[in-house]
Amino acid sequence: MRFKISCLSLVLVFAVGSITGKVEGEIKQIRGANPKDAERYVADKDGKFSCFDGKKKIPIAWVNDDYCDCEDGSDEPGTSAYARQVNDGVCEEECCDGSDEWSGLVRCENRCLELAKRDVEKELQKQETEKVGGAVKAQLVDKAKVLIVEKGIEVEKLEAEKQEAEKKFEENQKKKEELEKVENKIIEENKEKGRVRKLELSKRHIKAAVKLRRDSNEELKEAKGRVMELMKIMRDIEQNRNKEFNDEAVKAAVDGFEEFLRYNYDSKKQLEEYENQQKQENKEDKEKDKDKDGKEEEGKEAKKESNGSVNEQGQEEEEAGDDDFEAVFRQARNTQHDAERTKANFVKLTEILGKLEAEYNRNYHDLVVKGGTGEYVSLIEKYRARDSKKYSQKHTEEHKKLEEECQKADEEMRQIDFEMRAENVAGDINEEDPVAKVLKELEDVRKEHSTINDQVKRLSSDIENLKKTLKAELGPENILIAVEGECVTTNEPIGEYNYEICFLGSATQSSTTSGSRVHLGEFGNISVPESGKMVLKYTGGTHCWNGPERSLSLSVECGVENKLMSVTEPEKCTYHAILLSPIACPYLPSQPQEQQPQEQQPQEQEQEQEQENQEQEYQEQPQHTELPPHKDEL
Ligand code: MAN
Repeated sequence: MRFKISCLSLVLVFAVGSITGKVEGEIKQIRGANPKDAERYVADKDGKFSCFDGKKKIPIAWVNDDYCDCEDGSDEPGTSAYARQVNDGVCEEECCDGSDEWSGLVRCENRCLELAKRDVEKELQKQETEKVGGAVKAQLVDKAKVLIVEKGIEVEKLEAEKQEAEKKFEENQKKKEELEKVENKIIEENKEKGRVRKLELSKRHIKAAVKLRRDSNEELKEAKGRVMELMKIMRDIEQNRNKEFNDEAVKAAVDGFEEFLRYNYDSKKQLEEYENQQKQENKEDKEKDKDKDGKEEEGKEAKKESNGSVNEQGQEEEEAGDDDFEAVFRQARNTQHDAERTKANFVKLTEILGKLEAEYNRNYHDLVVKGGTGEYVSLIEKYRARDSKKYSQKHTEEHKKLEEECQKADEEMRQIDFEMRAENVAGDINEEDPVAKVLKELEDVRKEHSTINDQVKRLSSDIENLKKTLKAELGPENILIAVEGECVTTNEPIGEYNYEICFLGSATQSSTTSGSRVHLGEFGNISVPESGKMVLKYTGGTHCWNGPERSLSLSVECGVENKLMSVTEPEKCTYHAILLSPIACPYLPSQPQEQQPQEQQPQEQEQEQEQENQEQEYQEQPQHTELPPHKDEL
């Protein structure tokens, strides 16, 4: 159905006058149509005009008949049928001849010439860009042609090198395995030698180690005994002192003792075990008292004590029978270490008891404190006497010698262990020795092995990369291969982010605040629809929280050089960028202007002529239209 919208004409920017259209052989003026569209207002063989959007055909006579027939308005370039803002006091740029304001409310200048000039300049600018960019593109296309061939040759060359390297690798592998068998034998023999040497050392020094261990055991036993005796005194004071006496020294000693037990779990355990044992014995003694007399018991007690020490001694002798120097020396050292710790505990207890003995208040006559400190003083005297007897100069020197002997033997054993390790076997062997020669050869073969291995890996990765490039979508004339690896970046941050997009590579977003980089995708494909712009798609970027994998589509328009114009994020994690680049310029295979730089090119001459014609046409137009054109006038 045809319809009419009653209003004045809003002429397109290009609608700067009348052009002629043909109706069945007649020349017809097409008012308001852009000169560049003249060809489109020619009737077809059926006398029909095709709407610009291609959706409909109408008789050519319906053009400019003040009725709207086409959805896109192309059938009414010179009438009011599609106009909207008329006589509103605003000169619409679209209606450059001012015919939208015919009521006289305002007087609109005829700006058609000015706008057309601007348009022509734009067009010329575009043509200039396409010319310069096209020349760059032509070079890129040449480069791409060369690269395609070169890369193909390179793949073949690298594949041949790889084959060669793999052959060498196999030969090397064989040799290495043979030599390793020999090496294993040498190592085994060497180990055996080492074992024999260690056995000899062990035999020679085992006595010293056993003696050292016995000394350490005795020292530990003595130290433990002394700690126990002092702990018993302190326990008695702790539990049985008269708590009504407010003696600061006693309180401090008890606090100190309790803290000592808190931090010395072993001593605390030892004391508690002793106390439990005591309780048990008291219970048994009471039961036995019922049927035996005291005398008999005393004898038993003595026997029990002596048996205890015999047993401990016996156990030690049994251990001393061990002929493994290393194990015995290790035990000796561990025991020595325990003895040192126990002696330190003894010193702590002497500090507590020594202070108590010096400072407790004698006026309170607390017999427990008095007895305990007295016992402490006599014990200390006893220990001193025993130490001066036992740790004579001679004994100390002997002990030192024992320690030195064991230490030296132990170091020798460590050295043998070191030499027994596979990687150190060669160091022990004379260079003239045939064994040394084998090991040296193996060392070289091993070095070669890792070099060839690296070479094969490098070649494989180079081949893979080249093949990947050659298999990628490279666009018309394989243009992308010419810019492979080149990247474009935003000059200034867009919001919080900077962007980098690489041809045949990846797209990234980096935050200016946190510095973190997010992968927006890897180049996947290029599409160049006939009418549309070149579009490069980057996909498979970092997954977006609660969203898709990030991806970017890069629209490329012709430009004399690469320039990233914008990056937007129309949907969460889906980015769109616009790039100006020579790669999207029209491809001009031959560049005659380069060959004849002095002469004006026919293309340029045509452009100038076209501009002149247009200017003339605009000047012929009326400067102002008072009334809208009537349907009959057309
Ligand atoms: C980051 C950026 C943004 C994106 C959000 C989605 O902040 O990659 O572009 O919109 O993550 O969470």
